[in-house]
Amino acid sequence: MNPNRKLITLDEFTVFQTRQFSNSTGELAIVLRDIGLACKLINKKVNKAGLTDILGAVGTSNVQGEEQQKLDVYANDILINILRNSSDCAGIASEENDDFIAFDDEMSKNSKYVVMFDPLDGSSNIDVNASIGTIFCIQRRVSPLGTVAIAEDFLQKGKNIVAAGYVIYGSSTMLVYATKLGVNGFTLDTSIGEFCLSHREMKLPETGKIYAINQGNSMKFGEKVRQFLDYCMEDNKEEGRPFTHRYIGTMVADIHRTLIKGGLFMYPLDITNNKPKLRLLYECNPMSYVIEMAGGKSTTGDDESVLDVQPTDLHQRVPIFIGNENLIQKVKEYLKG
Ligand code: P6P
Repeated sequence: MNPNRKLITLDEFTVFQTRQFSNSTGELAIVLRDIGLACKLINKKVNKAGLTDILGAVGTSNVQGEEQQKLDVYANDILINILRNSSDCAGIASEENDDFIAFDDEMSKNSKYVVMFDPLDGSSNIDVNASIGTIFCIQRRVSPLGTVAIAEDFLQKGKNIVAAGYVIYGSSTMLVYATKLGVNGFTLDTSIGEFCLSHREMKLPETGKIYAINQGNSMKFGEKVRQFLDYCMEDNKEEGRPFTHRYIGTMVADIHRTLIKGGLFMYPLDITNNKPKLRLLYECNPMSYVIEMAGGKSTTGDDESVLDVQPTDLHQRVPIFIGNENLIQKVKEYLKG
């Protein structure tokens, strides 16, 4: 591939990039292509949500007990069907499904990857036309080829991730994905139906002044988090002007901004019920992988990186603090204080 060419599509880039892996077979590029195709189809519905009967709830709840929006169900079905028919996916786990789905056709059983996803992150923002997203995570299965995928294929630490990323359906539609070779962003050109390379080798800025948290829940996050928020709001002598608070309520959008502008996104433990909110396998791990491959850090609040947490359940939740390394260190000081 000539790196000086102006237009580089996602499919072309993934083939070129994955060829750099020593044991490359082209299968990862195919899984990424299939995820890109699914998200282009989801994008079509998202963009017309106000015009077709796709807004609103379907009257059912998912395994999280969350009311399912019609777009949630549509996005989930699209991703499952495209990956079921992929030549290189052995199975999926989704926020919307109680259990994982192991594809049992011969081609799928001989595929080496499994995919986990939140098909439509930020559903509560659908009806108000705010940014929403799709989050995906690709792991190499641990079970033998030729057999159906098993739970252990999904219950792997984030540090084993092969590729992970997200699509943000915002003012433009962008797909961002990370591998150990780096993080790259692709903007959807609907006139040709292609995700085109627009943000090469993405890195967090050295630091940032934007903190993102649902401030309305701060009474539930405990005294130490509140002390850190006070630090963010006071005039920080050593760091210049006070921080800015931004919170969209879609993890993909809040963390995409963090990747571009720097800063810190937090969803701490709710100490009133000892429950974290965000899911490990298909929200925190993939977003942490992207941010850490882009030079940032992600922690559960103690000394553990999110990517080192050993999953025990498909829908396990963890607290998360993610963003610039210096800000992660600062928040850790307060949490230990
Ligand atoms: P809250 C969206 O429902 C989501 O899972 C994440 O995308 C987002 O960061 C978080 O929940 C928002 O939660 O409690 O602030 O509305």
